[in-house]
Amino acid sequence: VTVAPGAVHLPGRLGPGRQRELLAACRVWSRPPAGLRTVRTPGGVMSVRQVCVGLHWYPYGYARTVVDGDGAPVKPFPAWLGEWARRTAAAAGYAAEEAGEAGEAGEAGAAGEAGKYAYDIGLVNFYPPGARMGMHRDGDERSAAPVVSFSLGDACVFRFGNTAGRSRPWTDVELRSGDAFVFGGPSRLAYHGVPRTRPGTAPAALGLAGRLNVTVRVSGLDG
Ligand code: MD5
Ligand code: FE
Repeated sequence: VTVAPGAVHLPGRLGPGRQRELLAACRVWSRPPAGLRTVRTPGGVMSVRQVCVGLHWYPYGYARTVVDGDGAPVKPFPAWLGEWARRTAAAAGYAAEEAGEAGEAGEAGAAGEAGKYAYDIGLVNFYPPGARMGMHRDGDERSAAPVVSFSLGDACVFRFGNTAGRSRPWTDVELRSGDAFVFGGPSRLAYHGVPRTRPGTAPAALGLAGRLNVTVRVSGLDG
């Protein structure tokens, strides 16, 4: 389902087995060292808790260690997660073979994987009941590759805005456990946020109280 040019919602992309796999990985990543942490931005404390693999996001960019937490090296980015992201991007119409021509010449090729998006960041957001994420855009990556998002647990209202600012027009989309969303092309730098989750709507079999979102990204930084 194309929500806006370049923004593609793929409901039910992950079946129950894949959801359990991804949740199990998130639980391992969430353990210290370099585990789940509270993010402090210049605007205050985020209600969402976060953990990264591959590279650590903090409000001033990406780092290899948890510079605003326990200082530990970030856990490695698993190859399987890059495969999931590439296949999902392809299902949304972003053919991996075009990566080298999509305005980031050399980066995918330099990784020895010519014609593939070189996904190297997994950013996990955990939303306890009541958590939200304000309207923002993600501009710390140095790559035009699409961002791939996977949702687990409670459903949420995802607000997809515009590139001009935090206000209307926007489109609200319900994201449920197992859904994927791909942000590429003209939607890559759009403002977006999560105004609310829907506590208690997670599939019972998953065993997750709250919502998890995993975004898979290409940093465009040297390996
Ligand atoms: C979430 N996460 O549900 C959302 C889903 C974040 C974040 O916003 O920054 O961790 S990912 C939405 C997203 C990511 C990158 C680009 C765009 C949307 N976009 O251009 O709209 O926790
Ligand atoms: Fe974002």
